[in-house]
Amino acid sequence: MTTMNKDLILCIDEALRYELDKRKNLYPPKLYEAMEYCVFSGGKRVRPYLMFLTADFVGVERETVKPLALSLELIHTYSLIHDDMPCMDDDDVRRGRPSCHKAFGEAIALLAGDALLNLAYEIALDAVEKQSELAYSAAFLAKLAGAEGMIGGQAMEFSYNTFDEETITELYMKKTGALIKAAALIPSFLSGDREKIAAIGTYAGALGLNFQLRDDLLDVKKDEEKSYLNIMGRNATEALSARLNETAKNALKKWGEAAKPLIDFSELLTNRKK
Ligand code: GRG
Repeated sequence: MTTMNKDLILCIDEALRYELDKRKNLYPPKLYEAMEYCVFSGGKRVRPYLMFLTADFVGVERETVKPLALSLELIHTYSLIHDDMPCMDDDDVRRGRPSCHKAFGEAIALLAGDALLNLAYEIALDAVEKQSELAYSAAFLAKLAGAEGMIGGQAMEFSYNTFDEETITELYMKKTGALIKAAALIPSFLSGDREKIAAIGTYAGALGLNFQLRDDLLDVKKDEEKSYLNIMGRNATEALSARLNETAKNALKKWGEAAKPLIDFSELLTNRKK
């Protein structure tokens, strides 16, 4: 089975390192330490990775989307910090290490999340200033990360006591699916290729929901009540995951070899073990 390309992950790590390093002396040390602790703690870099694969597929330079790919990873990182806090999921461990608030205290963790979110848009706006065609994409990223997307999904989680299949699916498409959609659709918008935009939309919608179902099936939190797995059961979750993998792959198969990295990526995420 294919694996994620280590060199590409290294490029993402180095670019994130560059953005953080250059601000090191501008931030209060404790805040910086907490931000750095969370950005470099073994995340898989799925979202920027997907953005680069999609850029390759639609013929957009990786350099062009790089600032938004970094923004996306910083938004993802902030969401995990806030999600782990006692007022949300109350998790002591993230990626095998103490979660941010356990390592730095709640106030610094809250602010580190805020600061990463803000830094994401600083980087995006800086890119927009240099390349105005990125403006629509940056606004799209903000929308999908916001109350219509990831924040909205997270708010749904804390708004209802019980979920049915329809509402849990909507929650997943927002909480997890929105950032995956942003990753894949932004390069497609920049390409202006309508046929590919439609196909990538289908691909990313299926991939995002499937990504969260696989997260359920990996069973990080066995007692998680608000999950598709608990509501619908393991067989139905496995079946939907398999269907979504097929939907994602079918959406792109007419492009043959050119779509192979994205098709393999759906397969990889479906079979992931962490
Ligand atoms: C706090 C606004 C706000 C949102 C939180 C991200 C999130 C929404 C909640 C975290 C819990 C969770 C199950 C999120 C679903 C998204 C998801 C599967 C996150 C984990 O993503 P990976 O596997 O993580 O890409 P790594 O560690 O590899 O970066």
